[in-house]
Amino acid sequence: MPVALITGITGQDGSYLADFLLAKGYRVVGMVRRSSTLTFSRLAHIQDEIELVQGDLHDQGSVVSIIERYRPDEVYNFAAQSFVPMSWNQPVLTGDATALGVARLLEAIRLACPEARFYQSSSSEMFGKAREVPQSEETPFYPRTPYGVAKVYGHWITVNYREKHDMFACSGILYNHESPRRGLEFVTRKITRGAASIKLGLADELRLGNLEARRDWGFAGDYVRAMWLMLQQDAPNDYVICTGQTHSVRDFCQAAFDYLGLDYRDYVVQDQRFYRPAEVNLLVGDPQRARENLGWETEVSFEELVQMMVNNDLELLERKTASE
Ligand code: F7E
Repeated sequence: MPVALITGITGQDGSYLADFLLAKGYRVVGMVRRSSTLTFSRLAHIQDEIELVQGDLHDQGSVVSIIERYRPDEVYNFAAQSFVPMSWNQPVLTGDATALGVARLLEAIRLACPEARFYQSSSSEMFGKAREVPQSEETPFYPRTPYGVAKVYGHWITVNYREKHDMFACSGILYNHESPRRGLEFVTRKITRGAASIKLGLADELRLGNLEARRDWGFAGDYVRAMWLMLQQDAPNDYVICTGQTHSVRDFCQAAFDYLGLDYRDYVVQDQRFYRPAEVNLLVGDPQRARENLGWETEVSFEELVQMMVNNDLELLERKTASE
């Protein structure tokens, strides 16, 4: 039975990847930080099938002993401070976790189990003020936030360990990927939760920032498949993972409210509080390498994604109000 170690397993991608690897017959080990608040809701349905072990990317020793103990075949790194605006409030913490955390994990693998295959979650935020449209693996980076800067470090340290230490290390440059398990602070989930609340009479407006920002939004379940495929190849490489299509925040609002038979213009209020100091206006990727080398394609369309998320929020809110 192959062993996979997932850092950040309590997040959206960690939980989808755990589902995917369990179905493939892996032994799944998740590294979790001790926390005073419980954040295991995304893993409730598989809690008896996975193993959770306490460790922290801020603590090198804890990571080395986990790698020594489990000797994983594959390591997937999702641990990060991943909310972009927060990286302006806590740039040092973001750099410590999102940048140096990758180096600590790579060092632990090099020392304790160098044959393990490694996946790093890199981000389209590395392209920031994009040098070209669409972006590919060859597009130069121009990050515009402390988060993007930290991800650039994580990407390059992964490439350097591959080239210097001959490790099987891949960097997946992922564009925005969403799902019913997306955190409520990200714009897609904020919209689907807001629209469902309005539909059920639980709210009467939805306050958002810049409606003209455009993103390339895909389904997280499709994207974890690409990560696994990267680690099954003969040679490690870097891959842009995206749909190749963009929509604005406004388009997302329209699709979500339309689906509920509502006009978003009656409810969405633009609020300066949610604008960003340095906005990344247009990110759209070119997934050609992933298509050709990995045979990877998305299965869920933009409309299906929006509807899946709206349905889930309606159901959650209905259940919550019924139990109150
Ligand atoms: O913002 C605009 C906002 O927070 C998307 C992370 O997974 O993807 C994600 O980063 C856009 C931005 O995601 C609101 O200005 C408008 O232009 O959902 P988001 P993100 O910053 O693109 C990348 C690839 C990652 O790597 C990150 O970890 O939506 N926007 N109004 C808003 N955004 C938020 N959050 N809230 C608003 O009210």
